[in-house]
Amino acid sequence: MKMQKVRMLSVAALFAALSFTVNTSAADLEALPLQLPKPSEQGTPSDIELSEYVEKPTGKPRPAFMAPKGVKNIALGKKVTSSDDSPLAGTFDLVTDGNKEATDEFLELHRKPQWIQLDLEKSYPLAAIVVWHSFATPQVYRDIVVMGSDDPEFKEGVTIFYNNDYDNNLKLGAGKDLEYFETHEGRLIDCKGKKVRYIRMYSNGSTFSKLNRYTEVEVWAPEE
Ligand SMILES: [Ca+2]
Ligand SMILES: [Ca+2]
Repeated sequence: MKMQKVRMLSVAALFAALSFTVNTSAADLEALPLQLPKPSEQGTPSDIELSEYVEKPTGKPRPAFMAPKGVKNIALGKKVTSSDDSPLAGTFDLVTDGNKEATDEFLELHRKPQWIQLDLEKSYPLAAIVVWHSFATPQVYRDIVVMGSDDPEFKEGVTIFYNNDYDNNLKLGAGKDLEYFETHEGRLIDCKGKKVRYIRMYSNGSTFSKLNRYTEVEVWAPEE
């Protein structure tokens, strides 16, 4: 009886070892090596009413995001275009110039829904997108929709990575993701390895301003 139990245990151990070998991805992951800008000194305001659609700030750092080993920010220096041909302030290159402090210059687009689009020059299996709109002043942006495609017109093969337009203002379909406070951590969006060349991101002003500001966008993927 005792022998049988020991054998059963060792079989269980063998299965555990096998399943670990099959699931090799766990061993090939590491914490995304994000370099965060300094926090804004203004923190989170108490005078913005939190609806059920706004994520409650935890006051704690975001848990590490596990990504394939060796991923890089492939958006750095890549071309940015927009629905707004004549930004109110800044230039499109500011979105991918690597500068993301609260005090750094940002791209500022006109009011109403606007989008920016990144061309990664070829398809990459994306681990994550991180976006910093404007976090110098505490605010919640409206209608954040982030999508990817190999079609620059976004008519075919579109994957929605994030959508917090819960009341469908953009008419792209109502989203289930939460609105959130902009902070120095930016918003990290899990892309689950989906391979795309173009990324389009919408916004529709914030609780602070009707304008649409983009400080930086990072796109993390293996370089291949
Ligand atoms: Ca920048
Ligand atoms: Ca909305």
